[in-house]
Amino acid sequence: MELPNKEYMIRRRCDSAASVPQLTNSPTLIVMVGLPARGKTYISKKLTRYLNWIGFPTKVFNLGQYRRDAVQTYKNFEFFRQDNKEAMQIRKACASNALKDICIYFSKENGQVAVFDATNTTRERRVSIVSFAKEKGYKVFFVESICDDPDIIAQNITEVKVSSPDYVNCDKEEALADFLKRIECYKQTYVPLDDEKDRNLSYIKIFDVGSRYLVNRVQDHIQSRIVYYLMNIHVTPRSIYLTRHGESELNLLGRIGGDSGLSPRGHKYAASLGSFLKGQNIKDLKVWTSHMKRTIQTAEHLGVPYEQWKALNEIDAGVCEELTYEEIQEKHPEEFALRDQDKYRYRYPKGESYEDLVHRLEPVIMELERQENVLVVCHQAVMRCLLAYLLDKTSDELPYLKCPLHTVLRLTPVAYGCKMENIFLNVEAVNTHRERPVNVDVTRDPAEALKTIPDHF
Ligand SMILES: *[C@@H]1O[C@H](CO)[C@@H](O)[C@H](O)[C@H]1NC(C)=O
Ligand SMILES: *[C@@H]1O[C@H](CO)[C@@H](O)[C@H](O)[C@H]1NC(C)=O
Ligand SMILES: CC(=O)N[C@H]1CO[C@H](CO)[C@@H](O)[C@@H]1O
Repeated sequence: MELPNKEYMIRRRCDSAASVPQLTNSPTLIVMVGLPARGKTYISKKLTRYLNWIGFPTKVFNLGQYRRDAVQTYKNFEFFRQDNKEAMQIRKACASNALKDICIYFSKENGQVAVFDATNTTRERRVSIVSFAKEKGYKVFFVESICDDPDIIAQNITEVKVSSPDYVNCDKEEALADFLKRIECYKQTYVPLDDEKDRNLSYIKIFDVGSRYLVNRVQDHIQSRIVYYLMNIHVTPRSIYLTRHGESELNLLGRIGGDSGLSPRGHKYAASLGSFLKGQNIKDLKVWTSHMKRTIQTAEHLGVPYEQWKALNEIDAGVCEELTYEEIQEKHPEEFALRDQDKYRYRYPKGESYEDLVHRLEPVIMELERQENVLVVCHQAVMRCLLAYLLDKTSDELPYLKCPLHTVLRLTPVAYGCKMENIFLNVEAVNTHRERPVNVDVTRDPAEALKTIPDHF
């Protein structure tokens, strides 16, 4: 897992003009290119969510937001006319403020990747960004989205632009018309990345929502990850269903891990899950399980083909496998406290951490991106990791996400994120959620350590 490594972070001053050498781990500036309504913000946010999840601290710098902060009220497209000198000054100042903030993000806030989400589309502008980056020792990677299908553009505008802060209290038709004029303003100066003239730059060009790609001069590991990711995502509407296995024999006893089968209530849940899915009439639903008995037994009740992934196996609790929390406190009190101190990074002796799990689940996420409707029958820790990716949760929040038994989560992509519905299938189950106790000190007494453990037999 690539975390910001302080050792290589040589001091960079945001105001100095001296050139900084580019290192293997130099920060990366991703620059979006393309006309408005080509999915730049969508790609920026989605890519940022992915990079953060795999452990590269990443942040979006949206120029539109800087502009809205500078000019509180937007009147109309006239602002974006190339001959509007005053507005051009403002836009230039915004771009330079954004670059300053990016610099601060890299030098003071441990940022590793910044996504510059701007519409700036001229070659001069790109040259000036490249020279800014060169001066600071950043790597630059351009992501250009090209699309000339008027239907897709109109749909995009309706979906995300007419609800933008620029168009509050504005009629939808009017907003659409204004936005189309705004695009025309940009078209006058837009010069796409050029095979010949820009052949020294690193970039990916995405044509027509990913029907074709052109990749040029990938410089390093992170850029190849970005390219790989962008080539796997799609925008076809679909839903992802996440559930844990039915309640297991070990769940009933309050024991973590292991590989037990389902309890009678667990079987009942699996049957209910089968009827629920039938009722939903989901097109081409793919079902995935782990290699563990409890997820396979759950899928067996569904009466549909399913695929087993070892990568979906529950977190390996090492020496704590099959113990109750009381036994962990008794046998490994220090480990128990250390885990509470940093649940995301804590690794069970001879086992795994949540961080390891995220690493192991990356291929699952990539395949989830490629697929359409999928049901993942998994485990508590695994589901937390998948959910954190889908809902853009931080690594601090991740290990405490609520993933109760006998509940289906339906996640549907909307505009820039995911909508989540919680569907409890009305079969009772034990609670397995343990909140972080207040006292996480290794010297705490057992009663304090056990304060938040869920009930069990
Ligand atoms: C808008 O259109 C582009 C294609 O140019 C696409 O990649 C993008 O995802 C679309 N959707 C949104 C919400 O921007
Ligand atoms: C690309 O870089 C090479 C080597 O630095 C240089 O000679 C060439 O002029 C550059 N080409 C363009 C189109 O900038
Ligand atoms: C908003 C913004 O950054 N606009 C810039 C686009 O490129 C032209 C030409 O370099 C600049 O003059 C604008 O300021």
